[in-house]
Amino acid sequence: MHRVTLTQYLIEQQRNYGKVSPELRLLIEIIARACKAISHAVSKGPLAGVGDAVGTHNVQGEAQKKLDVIANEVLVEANEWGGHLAAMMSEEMATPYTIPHRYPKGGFLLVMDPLDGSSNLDVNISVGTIFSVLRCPEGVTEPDEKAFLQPGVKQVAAGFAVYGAATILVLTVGNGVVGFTLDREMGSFLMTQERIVIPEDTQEFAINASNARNWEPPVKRYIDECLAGKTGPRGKDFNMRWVASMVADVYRILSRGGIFMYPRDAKYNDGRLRLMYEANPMSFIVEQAGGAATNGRQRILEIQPRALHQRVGVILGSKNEVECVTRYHLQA
Ligand code: AFP
Repeated sequence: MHRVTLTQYLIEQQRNYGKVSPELRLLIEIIARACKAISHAVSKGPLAGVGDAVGTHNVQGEAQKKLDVIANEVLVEANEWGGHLAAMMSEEMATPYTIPHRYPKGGFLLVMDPLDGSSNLDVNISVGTIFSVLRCPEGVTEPDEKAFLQPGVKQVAAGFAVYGAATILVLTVGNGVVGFTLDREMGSFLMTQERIVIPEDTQEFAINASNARNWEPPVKRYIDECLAGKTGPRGKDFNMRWVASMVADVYRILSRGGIFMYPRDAKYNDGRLRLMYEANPMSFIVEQAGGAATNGRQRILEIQPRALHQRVGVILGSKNEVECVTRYHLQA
């Protein structure tokens, strides 16, 4: 059976829709290749001590795992020489990485969470890589933090890889959402989901329920109604999932619907998840798949970032459910 490869998809987006320039195509293909290398490293597990702490902490103060550092290095080394980037930033770097002068600069900014869900590495639960692509502002030759502080609506592409039983790559270039599966023998990403659409309704919610005592009233109201099931105002039973790897939770929602919630609360005043390299790329993908994404009160993609590593509340997934939770916040 002929399957469309990632390269063929990108060429078609370039030729038929003008959505992908040759520079952007090169960037996405290089990221995909880096994800293959990270997938290979993840699959070694305890044999390579991928989940071992390395004794350092990232800018968030989180203990870095060996694979956090490796994944960041793989992505930086893969992307610094190609001439398609002006700079890049990631969860693992306090400040932006500017392209060394020995290499040409390009027109894009790359924003990454090199290894999302790394606290799951030592228990063999799926982790992933999240990326977001912005344009470097006109006339900016030495991009600093300010150049990156663009709202999510400015993204030209976003995607994530899930390193699970299969390695899946989900991508949007602003023309819908597609899914590819890594064929390890061929070393190619082959299209396995031609046009991902999130069902507008769902009976499955994802939230870390151990934070319940810290939730704001609208969140408590929504979750209580889900828990009341058939006997409550929703008139239907709900199921719950929480992988604690955003890439795995979001991929499930893209595949069968659902609502993912990491709202701001009394413990995480600004929210737990990072705007630039978790919430924005995932929100772009979810909206392109017909879903919705807010912080409870505002569309995430319209939030004007104030700082590279700023956090935000995240409620995303099936449109009607996200709108219900957002309505509860606005009524509160
Ligand atoms: P780590 O990368 O530190 O494991 O955090 C993963 C994450 O950013 C996101 O992928 C999960 O949805 C969320 O945090 C899990 O948070 P809890 O550990 O509080 O459930």
